[in-house]
Amino acid sequence: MFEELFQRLGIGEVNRGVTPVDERAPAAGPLLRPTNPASGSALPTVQSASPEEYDRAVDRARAAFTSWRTVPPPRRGEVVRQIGEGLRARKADLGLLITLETGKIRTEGEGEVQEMIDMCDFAVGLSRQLYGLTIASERPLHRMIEQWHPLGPIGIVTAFNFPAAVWAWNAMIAAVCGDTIVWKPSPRTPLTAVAVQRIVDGVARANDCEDVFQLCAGGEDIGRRMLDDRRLPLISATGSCRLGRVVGEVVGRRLGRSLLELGGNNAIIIAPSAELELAIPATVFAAVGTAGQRCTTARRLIVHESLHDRVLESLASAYRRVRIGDPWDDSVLMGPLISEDSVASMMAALEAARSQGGEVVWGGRRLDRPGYFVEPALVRARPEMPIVGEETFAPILYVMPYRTIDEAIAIQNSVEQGLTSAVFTNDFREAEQFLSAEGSDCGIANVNIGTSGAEIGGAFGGEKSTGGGREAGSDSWKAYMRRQTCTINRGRELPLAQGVRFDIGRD
Ligand code: UN1
Repeated sequence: MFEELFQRLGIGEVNRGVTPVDERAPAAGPLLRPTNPASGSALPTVQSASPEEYDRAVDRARAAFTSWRTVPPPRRGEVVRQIGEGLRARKADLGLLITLETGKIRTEGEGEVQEMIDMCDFAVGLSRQLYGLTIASERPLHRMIEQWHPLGPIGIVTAFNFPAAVWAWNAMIAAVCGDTIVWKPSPRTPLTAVAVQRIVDGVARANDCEDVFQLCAGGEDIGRRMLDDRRLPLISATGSCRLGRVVGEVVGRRLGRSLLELGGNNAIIIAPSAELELAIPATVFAAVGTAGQRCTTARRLIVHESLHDRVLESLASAYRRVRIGDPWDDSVLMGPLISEDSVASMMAALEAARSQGGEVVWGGRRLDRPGYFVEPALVRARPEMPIVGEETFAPILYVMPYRTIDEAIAIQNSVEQGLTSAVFTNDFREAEQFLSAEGSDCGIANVNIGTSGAEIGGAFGGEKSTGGGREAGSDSWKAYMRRQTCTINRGRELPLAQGVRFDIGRD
């Protein structure tokens, strides 16, 4: 059914997950077998990198770094611009491949490619804005400057749910910063990575910088090698808090840098003055979109007690209207979960919620059809229920009442994760309190907008167990560079800082 798509994207039955491919080298890594989550059937396979192939890829990235770092940043930006053009030309096909491999609906698959294109545009502009500072010196005829240099080859580990955009967040900025890139995609979505890399390889070849972008598909083995690899000064990883703890620990042990974008347990507060015409659809998109498999998915809804039952009813009626089915069908709003395991963990979470005193008021059943389809679930819950503190990567929304805005903010902040948060209110004071230092403790705090669907341009990431990393916008580029402070003396004296005297006299 999708043969033509594969053909257009250059995907065969078995694909090499290392590029640029050395055809003479025998494929040695284990086979990755992605499935179409809407049917459970097998997709074309990808040969993962063997340890030797991985080593060669990092060596190539290291060698390429020595020349890439000397290319003027706007020239590097030009390469990124051309990658953006390549993505534009392939937007529909690449979007459909993402839909096929992840199960996210088509508009979201294409949206993901658009996010990559936006990222390219952002990085092109950035390539002329890698500013440093000039700092006043206390010493006469001296000045200080701060400048930014490329860091080296960096490792990027991405998750299945944004199999391409999160790579672009990191790789496009790193590339204009002068770094080279080694990418390990999720073993569940290697085909998207192969297709993206094909586009990038074409551009890189035309610009004589082939080795700047390396793909190294694989499982835990390759991931582990990257974490331990001193040749990679920075590892940027997206995934669960559990994964992030391992990354932080292993990379920290070798005093490397890690940039972590981990789990979220995001909440929306609906205040008495909220416009429900905004709050209800925003909540449904945030809770049900991508079948609840975004790190920004709304998992908790904190509703003022005066509106609680009404909101729950409106949500139930909206949930009833959400069409679940094949994600490439344009009338469908929710596709499948990624795997059988995900269905099992959703069912286990609902069971835990019930046993902890929660009530599933709508949905939560598995659909009787091939693939990993479920109904989204609305659960009446209390903040103290342990399951409410956990991130289950599935469309479960825990709904809880509150009395005062202080209490709502306290509930919102009571979980271990700190990625995104939102309040729906028309009360200026409430909104400002939510955004103040005593307000939301998350990396992202929104007013009258849901928790998911951030645009690039702003720094993306979160606090606490979300890992503290910031990507994709603002000054997040600084994470991909090394800072150098320089003091320059144009005088004929050698005054020391802090008035220290150290006179060795003259001969
Ligand atoms: C993720 O789920 O890892 O804000 C990233 C959003 C998207 C990115 C999500 N732009 O929902």
